[in-house]
Amino acid sequence: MSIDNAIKYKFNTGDNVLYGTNVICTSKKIGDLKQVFQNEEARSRMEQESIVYSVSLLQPIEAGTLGGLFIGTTIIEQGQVDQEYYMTKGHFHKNTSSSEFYWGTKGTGMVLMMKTDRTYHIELMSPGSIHFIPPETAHRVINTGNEKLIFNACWPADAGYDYETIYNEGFSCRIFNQHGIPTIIDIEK
Ligand code: PAN
Ligand code: ZN
Repeated sequence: MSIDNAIKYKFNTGDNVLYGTNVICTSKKIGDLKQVFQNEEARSRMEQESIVYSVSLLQPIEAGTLGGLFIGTTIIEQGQVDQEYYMTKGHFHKNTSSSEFYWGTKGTGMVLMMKTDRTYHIELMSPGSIHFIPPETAHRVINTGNEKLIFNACWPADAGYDYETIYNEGFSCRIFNQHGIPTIIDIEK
């Protein structure tokens, strides 16, 4: 019997961001988010190097492994493209039977979940809130608060990503800041 004293991975006390050996950090800048926001012209005029969100990802097992799990922290900066709040690109999982957990740790926002028939529902995210994303459901998080939004996610290692469907068809609603109030606007396909 042996005890492994070293903590391999942990959530940073304070900001709750995942860190440790093999944690991969990536970020999405304004310049990476073409066609994501409604006002593409406004996005193209913004500082292209400006970070919209960052992900710290731990893949303790090879992608595609049946029964494996991944975990990651996402930090969405506070900001807007025109009146639309900063948000993640959003995706379906390639393996459509995969589900996922999101849980909020800092800031406030919305989790948008959309079925393949384009019906959607929204859950409010705040520190401690837990969100179950069922199979066959596209998911995106929108930072509607007045600070960074930080949340964690845990999902199957064989889930994969389908970004293409959302890139081509978008979600069926968008969230705008209208006079300081987060407002949900339905979008025709
Ligand atoms: C999350 C997301 C993360 C970034 O880890 O990948 O929040 O959002 P996009 O992937 O939509 O850019 C997750 O849902 N993993 O499955
Ligand atoms: Zn996902």
